[in-house]
Amino acid sequence: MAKPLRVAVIGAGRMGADHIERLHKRIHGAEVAAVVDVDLARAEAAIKGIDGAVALVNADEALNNGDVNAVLIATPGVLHEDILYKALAKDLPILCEKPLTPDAKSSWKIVQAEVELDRKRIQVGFMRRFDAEYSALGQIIRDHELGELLMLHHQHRNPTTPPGFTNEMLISDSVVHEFDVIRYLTGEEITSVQVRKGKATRNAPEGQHDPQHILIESESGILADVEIFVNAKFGYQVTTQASFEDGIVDIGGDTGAYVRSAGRWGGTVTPGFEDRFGAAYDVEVQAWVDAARRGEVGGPTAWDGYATAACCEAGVEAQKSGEKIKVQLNVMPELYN
Ligand code: ISE
Repeated sequence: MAKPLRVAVIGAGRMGADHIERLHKRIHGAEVAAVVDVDLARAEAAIKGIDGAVALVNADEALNNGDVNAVLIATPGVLHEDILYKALAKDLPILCEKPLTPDAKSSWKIVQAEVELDRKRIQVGFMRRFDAEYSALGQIIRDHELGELLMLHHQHRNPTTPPGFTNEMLISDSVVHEFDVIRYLTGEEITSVQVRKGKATRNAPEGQHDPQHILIESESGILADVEIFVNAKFGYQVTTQASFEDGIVDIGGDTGAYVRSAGRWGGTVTPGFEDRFGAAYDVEVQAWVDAARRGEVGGPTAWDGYATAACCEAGVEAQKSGEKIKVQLNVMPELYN
C-alpha cells in the first residue's frame, strides 16, 4: 500500500476540529500534516499532541508545503472556492465539506476546472451517503426489493442554531443534505422545489421562520417532503420514511439503549450532528483516504456539489416567492457518468 496521506486540514472550527481528531485517532493510512486557521491559537490547539503537524494561518503555505499531499477543506463555504482552485492546480485529492461553494454559478466553474483536469479530484462531504441506514435504504431501492419507490418523508431537526444562521440557511445549510440524499436515493435529479411556512415557533431567533415545509419533485415524479425545524430544542434528529409499492421503510430512529427506571422508559436523543453522524463521518473520511492512496477519488462528486447548489438556489427563491421553482441544471459532463 502507498505511504500514509499527509493531510492539510483547512479550518479548525467545529467541523475541522472534529475531522482533525478523526484523522489523528481513528482513520488508517492518513496523518494530519498541517492545520490552517485564521486564528493561529485555534490551529495550534488543534495540532496539540499530533507529532509532525504544523499550525498555519495561510492555506497557500500548507498547499506549498512538500510534506502535504491531500487537503480537507472545512472552512465556511464562502472560502472554499479559492482553496479548491489552488488544490486542483496542485492535483491533490480533496475532501471538501459541504457546500462545494455557496452558489450554483461558482460550483459550475469548479466542475469545469475539474473537467479540464480530466479526472476527479474532489469528494464533497455529504456524509449521509456513508450512514449505515441510508446506505441500507439505498440498497433496498436499487434492488427493487419493495417495488418502485413512490415518496420520501424527511424530518430534519436541530436543537438550536448558531449565531448568524439566517432564514435562507434553513435551506442552504440544512435542507442541502436532503437535496443530496434524495438525489442519492432516487438516482435522479431534482426538478422543482416549493416551500411553505406555517405556524412558527417562538424559539427561533429574529429573521428566521421556523419550522418550514419543503416539497421536492424528482425527474420521474417521486415526491419528497422535508420538515426542517432548526430550533426544536429537544435534541438532534434526522429521519426518513420511504413509501414503496410493496412496503414502507423507516430509518433514523434512535436505537441506543432502552432504559426503564424510576417509573419511566426510554433512551437518549443525540445532541448534535457530530454524534448522530459520527460513524458516517468516519466511514466517509476513511473511504476518501483509501481512494486517495490508490490515486482515485470516490463518493459525492463536484457535480453533486453543483447540483445541490442549484437545488438550494431554487429552494431559497421558493422560500421568498412561495412559488414552485424549477431547478435549472447544465448538462452533466461525461467525467461524472
Ligand atoms: C449543519 O451545517 C449540518 O451540516 C448538519 O448536518 C445539519 O443538520 C444542520 O442543520 C446544518 O446547520
